Amino acid sequence: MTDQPSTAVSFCRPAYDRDRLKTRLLHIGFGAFARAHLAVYLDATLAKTAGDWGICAVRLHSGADELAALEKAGCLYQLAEADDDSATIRTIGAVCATLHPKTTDVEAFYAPFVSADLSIISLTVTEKGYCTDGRGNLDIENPAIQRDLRDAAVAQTAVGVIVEGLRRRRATGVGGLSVMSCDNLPENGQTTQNVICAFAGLKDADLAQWIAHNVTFPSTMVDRIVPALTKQAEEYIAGLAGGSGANDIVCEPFRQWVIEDNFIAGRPDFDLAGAQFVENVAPFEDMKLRMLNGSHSFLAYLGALAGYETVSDCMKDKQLRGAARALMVREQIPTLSMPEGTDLEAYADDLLKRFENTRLKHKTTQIASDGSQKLPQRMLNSINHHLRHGTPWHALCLGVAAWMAYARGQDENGAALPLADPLAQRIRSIVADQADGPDYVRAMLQLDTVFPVQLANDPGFQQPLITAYQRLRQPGVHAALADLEN
Ligand code: CS2
Repeated sequence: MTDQPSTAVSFCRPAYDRDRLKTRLLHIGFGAFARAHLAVYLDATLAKTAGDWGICAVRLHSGADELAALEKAGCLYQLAEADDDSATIRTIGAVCATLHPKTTDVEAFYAPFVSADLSIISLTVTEKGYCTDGRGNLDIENPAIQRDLRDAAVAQTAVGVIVEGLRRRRATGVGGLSVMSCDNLPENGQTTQNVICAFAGLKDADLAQWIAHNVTFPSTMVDRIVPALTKQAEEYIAGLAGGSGANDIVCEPFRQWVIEDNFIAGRPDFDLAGAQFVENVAPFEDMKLRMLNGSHSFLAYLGALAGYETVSDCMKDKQLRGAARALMVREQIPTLSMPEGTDLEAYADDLLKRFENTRLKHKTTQIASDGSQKLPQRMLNSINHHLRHGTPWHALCLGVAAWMAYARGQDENGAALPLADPLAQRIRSIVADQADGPDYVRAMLQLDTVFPVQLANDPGFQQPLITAYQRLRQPGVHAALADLEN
């Protein structure tokens, strides 16, 4: 048992009739986040209503082994909702089937898509999974999209798979459904609609028309901190629960879900499990993307450069913690328009408390991944706001500079930093070609899927960024953070 004796542990198992579950919700990208978010909301809903809403858990690339293990375990797995004082071990029962293209043939793979039971296709495929051009539209130059356009039957992108599924569904006449994104993108419903409709339009104009009339794309704001499972976390669950399985996961106790109520073929009563159905998700998305994800990325780049391994390590550094708070309170809050009564400063302080959770072992390098996909909605949109209004954006500036410094691949002590990003190849060649300094910053600004041309060429953006970048490189992270305090 690796747990501290002071942890209060409770257990929770599904008491509803799992034999009634059918695939009514098919989830593409059933990784750590979906296991700890969507499936938990459905599990908690089923605990209140019973019913037949089950999830078919789908992975498209990696994950075949995890899904096989899930099947073997009767589609049950354990979730530890943990902080430094307590843990709840939940056995989640909402999954009723699994599907992976590697372990099934094409016809069997698409069978659930054409079933009348299916009402929702949901997805967590990360920002890059939508194959956009950085402006929310389909990137038709993307090699994976090109390949799927050529051979739809063996589509490999989520976009290609969903369009092929919808094509088959239309042919059987069972009616439409809803496609619900659960990824951290602004207007994720609209983006999903854009890429699906554009892809379908390139294949078959009639299909695109059918989708326009028979498929809805609700937007959602999802929130729960669910780090990739580490060896330590695995031992932690095993210690508390007396064993662990391939799909077990540790996450924080907090969860939030705001959903646009726009479902054409029915939906579970997720509100009974604490979700909020609203007409317009956009303000909640912006709040979460800029406050939580924005400060996460800020901490990830600056923290990793300073040699911190996890977000909770960053929180122990008073300067870094203070800078993350300043980023949220002084520079993100002024960009937001929230429904009356929302206390954004309290939200910022709650976030800092959530980041302190030492159980999560949330690696700075994990959050640092895919920066080219994350920066626009987490920092650049806010910078644009400040440039328009003539208001200060020093911390945001440092955050963007820190992304550029991180991309050079070494922390302040000379230790290697991993670069995982769809633009990694281009970034590596910029790093190789440009000496560290202003020319490097200018060359990075030419990544036009990240920086819109107008912003990149704005001297009011470029110059402060170069100055912040140089302070960050010399004397370093803490001196640059100290500048923010003045
Ligand atoms: C994180 C998110 O990895 C990241 O980029 O910022 O996964 C974050 O933990 C979640 O959005 C929290 O809801």
